[in-house]
Parts: sequence; structure tokens; C-alpha cells
Amino acid sequence: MNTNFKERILQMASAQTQLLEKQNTPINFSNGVYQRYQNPVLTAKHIPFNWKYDLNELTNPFLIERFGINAVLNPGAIKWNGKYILMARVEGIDRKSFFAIAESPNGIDNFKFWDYPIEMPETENPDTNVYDIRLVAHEDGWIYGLFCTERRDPKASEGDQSAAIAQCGIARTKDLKNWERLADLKTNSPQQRNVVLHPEFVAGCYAFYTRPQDSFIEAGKGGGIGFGLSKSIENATVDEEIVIDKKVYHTVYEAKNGQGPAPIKTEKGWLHLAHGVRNTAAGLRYVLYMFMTDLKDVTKVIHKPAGYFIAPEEDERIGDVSNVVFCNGWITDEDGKVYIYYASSDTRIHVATSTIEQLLDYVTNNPEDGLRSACTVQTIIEIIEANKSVPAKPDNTLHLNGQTAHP
Ligand code: M1P
Repeated sequence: MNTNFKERILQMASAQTQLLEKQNTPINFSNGVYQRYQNPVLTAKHIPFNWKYDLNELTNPFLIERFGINAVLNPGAIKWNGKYILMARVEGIDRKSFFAIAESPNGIDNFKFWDYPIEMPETENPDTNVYDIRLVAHEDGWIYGLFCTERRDPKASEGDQSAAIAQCGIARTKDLKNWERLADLKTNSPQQRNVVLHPEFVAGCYAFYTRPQDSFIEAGKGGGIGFGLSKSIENATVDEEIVIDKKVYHTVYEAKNGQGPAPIKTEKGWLHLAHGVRNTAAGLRYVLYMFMTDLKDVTKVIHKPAGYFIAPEEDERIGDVSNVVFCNGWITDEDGKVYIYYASSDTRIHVATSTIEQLLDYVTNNPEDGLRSACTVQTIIEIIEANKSVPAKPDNTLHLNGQTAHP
């Protein structure tokens, strides 16, 4: 180990500068809907080292890391003053999550954390843990952050130190630095996670996507993406939740699902990104899927392609909670480019880019789930048959592993 105090600091600074300034490049493959990138955009290593080390040789002669960061994941996202902003869930080695903002000039690399993490005000019932914020610029003029607030279940026995109650915390801001905490959302569900504010008023009310759930982990008899209205945001109360996108047997969202970021308004409908969970012998598998709701009736799902949109791949499959992708933030540029910020395995954050045009094509033209193997086979046969009528240009025909394509 290098015992020279100053030299070690210089090494850390240089390694971090290299990481922060590393250019991100698209990977060689695209499925036509989105483009993945080589490097994660944020990791625990992006955390400024003056958050973790006492840099004074007198008080920390061994340059011991005084407070470690375990993971950086599940960010809310917003474009703010021309910058791509991620409000990440930063998890310390003590397992507590908090929020910290990193910004980038281009949305795909050069993300740098602001000088301090966010000091989120508490209610009179302090949060034990806060995470997974969804940022929404609402038409009322405020930027809202809806997040999960978790506290120990007061009814749990002394021997049970893991029973928790998750509910939806609500805060608002005009500058992303100073936050006003409002009362937690009230619903009839014993547990709430993945609550998202719709960016527009619906019937003159604030509209929420919810996830009614029976217990902390299991959706139980609840589950599905719910929807409800509240007249007030200062004391938000949803008396009635209707499920607009339910769990379905033998799908990628059979165990539970949850709304991702706030939906994007397009001329054809609201584009939604959500996560779906199924159980496997290796544990829960989290993937992302998409659907569209009607512009006039936001509770009506009008398109929903079969299966997943993004699933964990390669290195993404490994982490603190393996086989997970999760998304609660995306940004749309004025030219229609979409930046999808997803975390892999509860450990790090990636970007995938797409466009509104591509996402609309995907959501409206990709086949829906037939819910039976025979339907899947029919879907594939239809694609094969349709390809027979693709106009052939013999001199320009590609032969790939026995398959013929006419570019
Ligand atoms: O560990 C995977 C995810 O689990 C939870 O999601 P859900 O509420 O759908 O089960 C959340 O804790 C999320 O942060 C986490 O990424």
C-alpha cells in the first residue's frame, strides 16, 4: 500500500477524473428500438471522494475511507437549465439510501455529482429509508419528487427486525436544491411503492399511478399499476385506486409490476415504461416493459407489446440484487430523442437512447401477448410469411446462415 498521504490523494483524484471524463460510446448492436452504451453513466465510484474521506492528514493519517458508498441506482431524471439531471438513489454502506444529483451536458457521459447530497426534509414521522424518486414537472408549475419512504412496521414483534411499511413520500421544489416536504400520500393500501405523479391535471385533480400491495415484498392480492385522483397535493389522498395494468399469469409481470417514470405525452397516446417481476428458482427477475394509454382516458391501455422491452444483459445481470433492471427516469429532448436511465442489479446506472418515433413504432406495431405458446408460434409464422412478400432484389440479396434477407 502506498503510505504517502498526498500521493494517494492525487492517485484517487486522477483515477476519478479519468472515470468522470471517459467518453461513452454506443455498443455495436441495436434491436432497432433503443441503443445501449458501453459504460454505466453512474456508479459508486462516481461519488466525490471528499464525501467519503477525511482529507486532513492530522485527523486521518492512514487516509481511511470514513464512509463508504455501496451503490448508485434508480435515478429520477429531468432536463434542467439545458443539463441532463439524474437524482440518484445513493446507498451508503450502512444500507441507508439518500438522494444526490449528478448532471451531464449530453446525457450519455460526463455525469458529475453536485457538491452536496440532497437534504430531503422529513415529516413528523421520520423516514428510515428513502429511495426511487420520480421527478415530474407538473403543469401547476412545481417540480415534484415522489419517492418511497420506508419505516419499520410498528406492529412487528421485537424478534422481527425486517418487517417494513413502504409508503409514498412527496416533496416539491423550484430549483432541485431546496425541497418542501408535503404529507405522505394516503391510500387504502397497507403498502405503496412505485407511486408516480401524472404531469397534467385529470378532471381538475392531481393524478397518481400507484401500486397497491399487501406486504412489503409480495404484491399478494394487490399489485398491478393502479390509478387514483386527489383534489389536494398538500394533503394528497387517493380514496379509490383502479388497476389499469394488472399482473397476468405466465407473463414477465406475473408476480408484480410498477410504473416507471411519469408517462410521456405523444400525439398517439401516453407512452409508459414500467417494470415487471416474475419469480424463478434463482429469485425474482425484474425487466422493463412498455404500454400506451389513451389521451382522453388515461386509465385505458390501448397498446401493449408482448414481453419485455429491456432485460438485464451480460454484466448488468450481476450486482447486489442480481437479474434486475429498474427504471424510474427518462428524458425527452425537443427533437424527440429519448434518454432512458435504467439501473442494473440495484448497483449502477446505464443509459439507453431511443426516439419518440421508434418508441411509438415499437408500442403500436409490435405484437401483443397471446398468452399461449401456440399464439407465440403463430406470431412468428406471420412474420416469416410477411417476409416472403418483401420485394426481392436478387443482385442485392444477403444470405445469412441460410436465411435470406433483401436489403
Ligand atoms: O430489488 C429490485 C427492486 O425492488 C423494489 O421494487 P418493487 O417495489 O417493484 O419490488 C424496489 O426496492 C427497487 O428499488 C429495487 O430496485
